[in-house]
Amino acid sequence: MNNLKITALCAISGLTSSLVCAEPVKMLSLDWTSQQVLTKVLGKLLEQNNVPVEYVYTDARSQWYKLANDQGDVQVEVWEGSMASKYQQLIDAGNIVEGGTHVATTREDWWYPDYAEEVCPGLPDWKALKNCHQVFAEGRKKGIYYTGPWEKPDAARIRALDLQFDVAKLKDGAEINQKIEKYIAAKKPLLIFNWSPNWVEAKYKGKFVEFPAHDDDCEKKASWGVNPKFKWDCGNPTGGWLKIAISKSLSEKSQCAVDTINSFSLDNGQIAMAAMLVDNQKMSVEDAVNKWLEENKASMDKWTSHASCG
Ligand code: TMO
Repeated sequence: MNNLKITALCAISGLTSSLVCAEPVKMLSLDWTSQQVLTKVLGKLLEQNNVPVEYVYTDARSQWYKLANDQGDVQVEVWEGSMASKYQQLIDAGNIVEGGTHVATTREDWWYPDYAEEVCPGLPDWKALKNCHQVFAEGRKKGIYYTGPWEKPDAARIRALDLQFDVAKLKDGAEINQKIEKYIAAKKPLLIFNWSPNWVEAKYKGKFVEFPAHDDDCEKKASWGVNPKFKWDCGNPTGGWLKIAISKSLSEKSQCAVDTINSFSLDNGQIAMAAMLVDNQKMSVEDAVNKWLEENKASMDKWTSHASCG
């Protein structure tokens, strides 16, 4: 019986005559730093249990296709504010599987450094933006809201709330970070996509804009909210979830991997630390992974000791 199982999972390599077993678990590495660090942390935990891993570098948009089509097995940070609808679609269709929910609560939304309140009084209430888009216009007619490559219907929200803003899309988390550093150093007003847990809150004073509170119906029914003609007249969730997505085939590849992932539930401090080490302390991702693991030694057993990992 055991032998049968081994022939199914392993093959003799013609070149080296060695036994080649188990396909690697494909870890998706995306475009913001806490995700990149924690992907490699989890990869190291799996390797400690002799589960082979491979890193697949991709963007947030492509993660769904990869997870659903055997090109990716794990995405360690699925954020409610920017990813809930695609995630839920694929879960409902049975194309991906939930790998667990982190303890952390999250928020992703329009954010500004504190001093913007001096030139746009009334913030963080979103209605203040109706009267001061020029402050964020940088010489143009409309205000500029900077965002990242994570899908949000900002144009729809701007229309539904009747704001005079254009959306400028930046390439990744690194470009967002540069923008924040540069504008704050020059004390320039800035409205930009930000998230929590992240490194920014530890380094700079700032706030999220308070849009009308999020409601599922806001995304589905035009009649809901301050504008009866349009959907999206609300903000993102404020106590959002953070989940791990896994592929359907991962449990066949490695139950040990599934159990490790299920036990890898992180809190806000642990997510923020992953971002801080790279974005604030300017470590390489590799160094940050080692430092993070050292700081979280106490949880190592919980993450790596599973019957299936024998
Ligand atoms: C997906 N993100 C944490 C960058 O908002």
